[in-house]
Amino acid sequence: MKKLFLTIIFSVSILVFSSLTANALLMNYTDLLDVSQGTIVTGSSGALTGGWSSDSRNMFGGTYGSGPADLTNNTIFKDQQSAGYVHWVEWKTSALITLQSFNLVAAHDSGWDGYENRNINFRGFSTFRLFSGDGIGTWTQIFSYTTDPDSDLDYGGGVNYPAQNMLELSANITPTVAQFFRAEFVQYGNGSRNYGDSQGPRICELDGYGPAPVPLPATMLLLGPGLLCLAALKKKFIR
Ligand SMILES: [Ca+2]
Ligand SMILES: [Ca+2]
Ligand SMILES: [Ca+2]
Repeated sequence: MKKLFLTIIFSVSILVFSSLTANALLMNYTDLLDVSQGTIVTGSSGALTGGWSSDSRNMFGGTYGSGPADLTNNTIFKDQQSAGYVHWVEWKTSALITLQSFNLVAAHDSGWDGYENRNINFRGFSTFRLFSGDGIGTWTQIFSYTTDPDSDLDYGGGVNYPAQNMLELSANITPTVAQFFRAEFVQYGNGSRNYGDSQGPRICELDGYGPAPVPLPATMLLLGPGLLCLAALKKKFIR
């Protein structure tokens, strides 16, 4: 019995330490918020239409575009808005989840367009806000981030998407249990004098993570001693 007790204590401590594992930063297509997990978009301020792969659902996986892991499978919010306009999307997960961290990947336009260099003023945003909801209209802000703190008109890139026009924002949050969520993206600029239609922020993916699962090898290692223990106990009781 003492052996069984020790095995249980050991298993619990492994579980606790495993939950501290850091989350991934690459765009993910099986995370808690992904459409493949049953997430549905319940509303948005509108996406760019007309031959683009823009769809509010595209920031939650590759189902509505050409497939996973491509930067063209984006949400591009609607155009013809002014700097400071709040673009938003709301979604519902298939069940209550515990959100513990998220990963946001976005890209503003870049390069010479034949007239001027494109920067965060083109499809960039200045502020990202994340909310959880109760499903009946109350939203609680759980995260806020201001882009371009160095004011060089670039997102600056990240570990996995290093191009200067990319934003890769990964953060831990206070664990939040909810089924309803809302994201807001405040439009950075007014775009170009020549191309005034290029302002809606481009979001590639928004991933959400809960407590990390126990790595499989560790689980298998624990299973062995646990079963042996049970076998020994059974033997004892049968005798
Ligand atoms: Ca995803
Ligand atoms: Ca996507
Ligand atoms: Ca910057």
